[in-house]
This record gives sequence, C-alpha cells and structure tokens, in this order.
Amino acid sequence: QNNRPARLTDAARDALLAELPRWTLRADGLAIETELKFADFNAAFGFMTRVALYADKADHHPEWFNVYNTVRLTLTTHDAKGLSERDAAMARFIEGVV
Ligand code: HBI
Repeated sequence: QNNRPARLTDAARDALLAELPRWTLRADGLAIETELKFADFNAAFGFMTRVALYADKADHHPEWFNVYNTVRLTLTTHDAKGLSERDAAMARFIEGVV
C-alpha cells in the first residue's frame, strides 16, 4: 500500500511534459499517454515484460493496451487522483527501455 503520493504541481507537470516529448497530457490533465511501435509482437511484449517487472517493484502500474507491435500506455496515480512523481519515474524508466 503506497502512502498517499503527492500530486505534481502544474509547473512540475509542464516541466515533465517538456522533458518527455513522446508523451502527451490527457484531456482531463490527470494522466500522460503515449503510443509505442515496435518491430513486432515479440519486441512489444519484451518491452511490456520489462515494464511489468519495474511496475511490480515500484508498486506502480500503467494502464496499457497492446495489439501486435503497438503498445499504448497511460500513466496516472490513482492514489493521488492525478500525476505524481511515480508517473514521472515510470515514464523516465520507459524512455530508457524503448
Ligand atoms: N498504480 N498507477 C497506479 N496508481 C496507484 O495509485 C497505485 C498503483 N499500483 C499499486 C497501488 N497504487 C497500491 O499502493 C494501492 O494503493 C492499490
């Protein structure tokens, strides 16, 4: 059980989006999203496996969709009802493994 994580300030959220050009802010402002294309399903699922192991260790889980070589991810912190440092950390991890 996470202790309640703090929501990012608007300034921190905007800085994060500037740092992560492949990510966009969801219309409600409460999540960041991206769509990733891999060479094939094997590569896509291998990516998902790495993120899954990170998520399990971090106790922070993405909302995601996969079909063949495409993975869509939405990051938000339910316990914060918006974006938190946990989303920033996960996005930075993802940037390192795509
Ligand atoms: N993942 N994205 C996300 N947001 C959460 O608030 C969250 C989570 N994974 C586990 C988790 N919280 C647990 O700490 C419980 O709060 C369910």
